[in-house]
Amino acid sequence: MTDDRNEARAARSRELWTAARQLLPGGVSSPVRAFKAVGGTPRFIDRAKGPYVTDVDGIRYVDYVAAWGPAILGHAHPAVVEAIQEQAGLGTAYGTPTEVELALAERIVAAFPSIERVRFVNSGTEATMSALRLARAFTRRDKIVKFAGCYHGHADSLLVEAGSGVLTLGLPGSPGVTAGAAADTWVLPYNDEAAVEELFARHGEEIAAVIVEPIAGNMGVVPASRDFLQALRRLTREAGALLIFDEVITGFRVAYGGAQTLLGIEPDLTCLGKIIGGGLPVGAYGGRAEIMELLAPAGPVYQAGTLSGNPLAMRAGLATLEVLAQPGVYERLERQAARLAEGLEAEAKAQGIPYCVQRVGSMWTGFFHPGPLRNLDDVKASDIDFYARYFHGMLREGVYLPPSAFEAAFVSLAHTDHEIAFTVEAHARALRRARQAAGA
Ligand code: HOZ
Repeated sequence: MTDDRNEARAARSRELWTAARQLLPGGVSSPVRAFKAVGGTPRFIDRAKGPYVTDVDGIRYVDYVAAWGPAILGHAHPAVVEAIQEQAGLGTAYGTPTEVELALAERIVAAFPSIERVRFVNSGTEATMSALRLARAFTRRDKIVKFAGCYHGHADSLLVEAGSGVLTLGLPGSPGVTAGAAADTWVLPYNDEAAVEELFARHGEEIAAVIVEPIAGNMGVVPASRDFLQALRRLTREAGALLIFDEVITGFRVAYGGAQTLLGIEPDLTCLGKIIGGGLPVGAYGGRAEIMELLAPAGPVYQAGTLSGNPLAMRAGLATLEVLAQPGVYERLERQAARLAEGLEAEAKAQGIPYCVQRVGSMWTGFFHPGPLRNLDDVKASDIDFYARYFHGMLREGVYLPPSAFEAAFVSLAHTDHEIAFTVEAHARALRRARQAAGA
């Protein structure tokens, strides 16, 4: 599965990987980095600039992981670096309200018509778990509905048929999650309106919230159909349940105002993360004032955090959104990503390899399967062994893709025509090598 030449070049990464496994569980601070699904040695990155990351062996890669989403401007964008440096000199956290958190909140409220109030937290997981608590308090109901293959972070009630690392590692759920926590979560197939209709017909009055990625990114990119999202909006409204959009990946990624603006569907609550922190740890959730004002200290629903809204992350996020608000940014992301997707698909077709790129704006996944893929079962039917060989072929060529067939990849503003052409050429060679290794 791995490539010997590649492994030989990664001498320092291999040394560090041996040490890491003695210090960190599985050698990592988050499972999806560990190359478990593709084999071989994770690359230890020590520098990144623009569309490139460089590892400790000095090998440079065109990067499509983008820190799993935040690096939409490319790495170490001068405006973000300057903001962080300036703020670092003024102190990184005060545990007080700050003016900069208001500035970021104002930008978010202006970008998302469904958000009147926003609460900053430190990760997407905190955002989703807190939004669910709030939804339960608001509706005075317990049950939540999620969709197989969506992720929503690692809070107990959401680690049921989850995507991302849970899917990559083939875990049915997680030990340590109580039967009670799992029992309050109903899981349905993504993009299946009939299943949702049926559940609401029988149990609508018990449901506090439906949480969904409006464009799934955690099983690879799988867009929801408009009909599906409209059905969720209608059914939740009729039943007095809340609709929560997990826009941790899609927020400020597929459009400035996220998937909800692109699709014209307003949820009750929205969860954000990644891009709004400009590469520093951040999450946020927001929605209508009547719901959000239930949060302490305005209301009784408790949720807190020492570093929540810290000025360092707020400044980095604000600098990022200021760049994203400039004219032509999303058009450029669309153009570059479309060029990439067309190139990748054309080459696979020329080589007779079943392959499709699923993409919305600059988030994309290349699946080794004919498209379209609409749900977790479709995604699981893609050829993950081929992906692993191909992944290592791309690594050898100098292209860093997600080390899992079930994750989104990202084009940044820093990806020029040069990197796109380089990637398509690398792809052609990596496909050939993967086919040869498969004996095709
Ligand atoms: N949502 C990201 C992966 N789909 C998170 C990255 C991580 O889990 O480390």
